[in-house]
Amino acid sequence: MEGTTAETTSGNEGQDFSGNYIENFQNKGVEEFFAGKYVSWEKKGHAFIIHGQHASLEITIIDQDILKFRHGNDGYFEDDFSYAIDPNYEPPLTEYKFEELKASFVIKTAILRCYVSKESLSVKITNLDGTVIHQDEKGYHWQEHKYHGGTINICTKVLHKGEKFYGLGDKTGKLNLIGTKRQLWGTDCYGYGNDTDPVYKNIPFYLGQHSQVGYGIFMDNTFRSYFDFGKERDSVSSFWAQGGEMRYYFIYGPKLLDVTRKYTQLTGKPQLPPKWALGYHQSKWSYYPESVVRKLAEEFRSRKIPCDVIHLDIDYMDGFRCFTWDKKKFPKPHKMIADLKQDGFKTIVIIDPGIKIDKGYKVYEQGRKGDHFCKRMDGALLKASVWPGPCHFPDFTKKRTRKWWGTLYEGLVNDGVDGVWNDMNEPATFEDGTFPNDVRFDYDGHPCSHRKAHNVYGSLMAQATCEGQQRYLDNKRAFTITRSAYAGVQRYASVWTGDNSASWEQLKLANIQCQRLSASGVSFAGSDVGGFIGSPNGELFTRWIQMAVFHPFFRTHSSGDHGDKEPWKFDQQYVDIVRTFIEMRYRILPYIYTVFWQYSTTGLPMLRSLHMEAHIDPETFYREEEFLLGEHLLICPISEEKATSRLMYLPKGVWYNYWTDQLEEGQREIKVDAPLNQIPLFVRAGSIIPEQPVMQYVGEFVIEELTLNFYKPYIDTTSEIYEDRGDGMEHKDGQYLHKTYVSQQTDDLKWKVKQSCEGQYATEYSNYLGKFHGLDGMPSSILVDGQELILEAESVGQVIQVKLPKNFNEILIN
Ligand code: MIG
Repeated sequence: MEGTTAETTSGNEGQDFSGNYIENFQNKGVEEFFAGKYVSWEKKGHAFIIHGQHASLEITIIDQDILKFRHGNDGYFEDDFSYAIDPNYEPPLTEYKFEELKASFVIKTAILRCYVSKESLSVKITNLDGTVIHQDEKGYHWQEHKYHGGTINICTKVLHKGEKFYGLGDKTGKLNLIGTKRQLWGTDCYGYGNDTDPVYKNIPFYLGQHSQVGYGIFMDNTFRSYFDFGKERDSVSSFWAQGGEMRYYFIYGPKLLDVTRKYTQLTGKPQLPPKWALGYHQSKWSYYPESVVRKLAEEFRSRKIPCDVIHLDIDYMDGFRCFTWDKKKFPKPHKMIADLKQDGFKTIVIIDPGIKIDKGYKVYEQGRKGDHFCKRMDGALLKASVWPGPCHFPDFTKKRTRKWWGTLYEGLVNDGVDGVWNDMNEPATFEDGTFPNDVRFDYDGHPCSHRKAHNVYGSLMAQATCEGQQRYLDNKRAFTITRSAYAGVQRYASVWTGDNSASWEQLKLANIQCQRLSASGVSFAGSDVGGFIGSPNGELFTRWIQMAVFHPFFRTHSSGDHGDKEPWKFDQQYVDIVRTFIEMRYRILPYIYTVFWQYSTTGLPMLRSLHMEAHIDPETFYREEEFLLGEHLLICPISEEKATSRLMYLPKGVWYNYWTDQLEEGQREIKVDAPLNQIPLFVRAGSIIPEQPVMQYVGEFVIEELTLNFYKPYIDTTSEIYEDRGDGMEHKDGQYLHKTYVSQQTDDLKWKVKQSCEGQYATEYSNYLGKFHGLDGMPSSILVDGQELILEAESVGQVIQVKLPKNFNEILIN
């Protein structure tokens, strides 16, 4: 075979098969092999296969703006099996053309042109304007590693001037990944910092933007993988994995927001969670015994700090045996959970993958009998230690084993447990960090080693957990949290960012990680509020709570070794502010629930970094703190000690300061007041933000009136509200309400709001309280479907309030 030898530089030639990894590939003196010249082509379904002398390239047209690439060395393609792609994803029927040009082939869709050179099979993708979006540099090539025992397949791409890179899951460091190399190999990284890499999750999807166009690359490969964004060579971005064929998807935006949306459709949208899961969660390692848990619940209620969920960490178990209770600490779990439920608390318990090797322990015995545990290459059972001591570990890549794992939840669900928290599923072990590489997996009928299964282990555990709960929950909705994950995890679980620490730097990092996860299809994410390790002072805790109110998963958690982190453990001035902000979470819950519904139906991310919102405004490219929750709320956390104001950037548009109703023109940086009891928060002009009364937990009482905050528009602005029972499955049979509002300024400068409604759910409230923001005093008329309501309106501060019928079609304000 013909090969090209790259320049030799000193370097790492690679190491053994047993797990040590090969870090650097580009220009490291390793021989590189290329596809060679074009030989022939064929069509298969919606794919074109172009055969080169030494490798073949298969390009599948998934959609007008999504192309899938596979490279098969020596014309050999592996079984095209994926855990990431949503089995329910149906590629839309698209029109395309395949043409032969002089020096290349071109695939044309309504949006893209993809050229494949006959000389080298290298690829170039443009849009219809001819803007090159994505182009091979050296192009696809591979290396054979004699020590490693395998082939490493690599893509190198031209890095455009000023190109920016985002996404890639829960990575640390700056939001823009430019100039860094990242590794995906899920790792239990206790106390991680800004430079730690890899971390817990493995989401091989990134977004790139240059020349005002955005695109995404999803390398669907579960081996240890690498992404280099101009670190080794500043004119090149590249990605490769330690095994598996090169398979990746190219997704065109041009808006980054749409790249994430399309990626999420491909890898799956989540189900709606139970509404309470969007409330406030309190956790600690660990709350026990029962009396402590009961006391905790009482404290929340007597101090009137809203809370929906209490988490039980590993100490609730009997000697860390999964699916058991320590009956000394929790003599009557069923009764305790039922009593908590009476008081509005849901209980979540942790479950780890390690099953204690212990004769007579039911789960161990079943696992042995059912052949569910992972084995070493030569047939012995894998043994490794975690909390319970020496353990075996289920092979979650085996369908039968996932099913068995699901059945184990029957007991917990019958005990009343409402949700499950999966930890240690990188998988983590005490001896070597993770499993040895020779461990075998079923991989749903594609037997493989740990090298291939590692990065997907956590996701499959979460899937088994979620499906198991659902089986026993009847008509209720399952809720799962996982620490490790592969692409597509959002179909089954929410995530948290693991063992962070109590510092201002980490508050910032938590915000970046949550935005990044959102961009990577995983919106249902949160951090351990206040930091898992260490003790935040009252100010840091307060600022973290203020930020986390706007993150989709909202949980305080703490290692327990470093002081207490219940809201009332801080000085009274902080307790009062923290309470107000947790209350705020509950007030805006109808908005957050709607944003979740939008995510779950369209794939649009819940958190949107500023550069996603305003992707062509260069001012937003390096901003990493400001973010939007949904389309209409803009937040900028306070991440500096003793700050009482901060600078932030308002993207294009007109914005209302939430606290003062002051109007601000966007596309400029402003200084915002931020005394300890305020977080910079802006509302998009024209939006309609629903608010419910403060409650101590979701469903505490019947809501009689829903507040609608109308912010005066400058351009036509659409808002939505989605409602259903908040749990159960009836929404799938039409028991929901989806309201759409269009707010506009009419030609004669009146303000008109139209409401339309779809669905059959009967809301509990009987009317709205309309609050009109941005009016200059009392208007002369408020006509609701022709009826004049001005006499009933009152002004409260600068806001004009009036009761509105819930079924109005049109409001006209003059
Ligand atoms: O080895 O279950 O990230 O949230 O409290 C530590 C105990 C295991 C790590 C998790 C953390 C949890 C802790 N776990």
